[in-house]
Amino acid sequence: MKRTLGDLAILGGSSAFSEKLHVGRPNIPDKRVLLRRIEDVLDSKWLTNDGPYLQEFEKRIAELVGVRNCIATCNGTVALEILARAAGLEGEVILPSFTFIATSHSLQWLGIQSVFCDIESGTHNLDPDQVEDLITDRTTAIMGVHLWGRPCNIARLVQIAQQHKLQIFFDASHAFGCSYQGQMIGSFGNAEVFSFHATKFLNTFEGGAIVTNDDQLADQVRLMRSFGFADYDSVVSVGTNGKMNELCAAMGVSSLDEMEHFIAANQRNYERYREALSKIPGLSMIHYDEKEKNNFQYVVLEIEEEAIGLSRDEILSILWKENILARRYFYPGCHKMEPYRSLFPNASERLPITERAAKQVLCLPTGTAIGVDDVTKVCDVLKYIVHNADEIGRRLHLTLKESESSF
Ligand code: T4K
Repeated sequence: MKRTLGDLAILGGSSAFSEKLHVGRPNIPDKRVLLRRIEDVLDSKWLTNDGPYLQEFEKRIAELVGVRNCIATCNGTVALEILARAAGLEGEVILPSFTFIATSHSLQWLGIQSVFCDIESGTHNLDPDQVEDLITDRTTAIMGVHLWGRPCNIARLVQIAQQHKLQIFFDASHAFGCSYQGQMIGSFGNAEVFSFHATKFLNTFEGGAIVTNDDQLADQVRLMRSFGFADYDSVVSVGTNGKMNELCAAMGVSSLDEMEHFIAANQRNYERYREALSKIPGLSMIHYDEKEKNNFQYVVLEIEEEAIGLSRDEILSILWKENILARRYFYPGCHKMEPYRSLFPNASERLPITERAAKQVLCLPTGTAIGVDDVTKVCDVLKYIVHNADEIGRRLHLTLKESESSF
């Protein structure tokens, strides 16, 4: 059936989807297997504190990534905080502003100053040239973020860190299961951090992990994750409670069993989106390097307002009315959120690519909850919006004016 302007929900029609389509609907492993494991936990009466599921989860992650140490935590944010503390970070740390706020907050929480660096437009990852320019005698580390699961320019960043005698860490919250030059993410720098939050392609309800080949750092992280306890009565360090409990670890182990299936669903959706949206002027989709391992968990569009005639935010509003709950991660950039906005009011000046990405990025629904037919329908709606942008824009502005004048 041919769609007309009046069919758009924002112009009075009914929504393309009767139920909301989310970005980040959790991937759920086989419920019977998970419930059996939960029963195990309850029967064993070992609910947390280095239980058997936690040990299995950590062992499997370390093997998969190819590192000697994996320390699982209650979430990715606490993992970042513990890591920064265990590594003795202080002064300034260079990181991107175009990331989830937790990357920066985990440092600020410890009184470490975030120095926001711009990203490269093609990759949305740290621009190594600017990193070099931002190093001062207060800099203690570089914190790269493998945004959308696509690796930073690790070789260059590691070289810069070595040259300036800095530590280097990666927030790999998006990049579990991905590789860089054939080597698994998680094995680079001094240490890397994963998030296993419900919205990540592999989840433990809430959870995170620190992975590293530095045994001394790993020992310190392990101590700090559990109040600094070295033994029953012996506290040898300051610490916090960053432990992952057994229910989360059981979810993690069950999810690892099905990891390939989750990735396959993401890849199928990604390829369908790519095929359907590849030739639309003004819309470009970020690509994953086919030579590497990818988890394909984010489908990310960049919307060029000048080419389309509608802004990313106008398109977002139209999609939401259709029950397509696309997201504008990581708008507006950490530097425009508190406390950083007040602390660094001039940060925008050196972050033009960040600001452009924050205006253009739109993430679309994917994961095992989204079928190929859903993807096709989302693409049809998007194509209709782009092809009729001028007329939709006129009608939207008219509707807006009418509603303003009725007040
Ligand atoms: N570093 C980076 C680069 C990160 O991206 C993150 C987290 C971290 C560090 C910190 O890691 P954690 O401490 O979170 O482990 C999400 C997540 O809360 C957050 O983990 C994630 N990054 C960030 C990118 O996205 P939202 O704003 O998407 O959450 P929310 O509640 O809007 O959920 C998204 C959609 O998913 C909703 O429309 C509904 C659906 N949903 C959500 C949950 C939680 C469900 O269907 N079921 C659920 O249980 O933040």
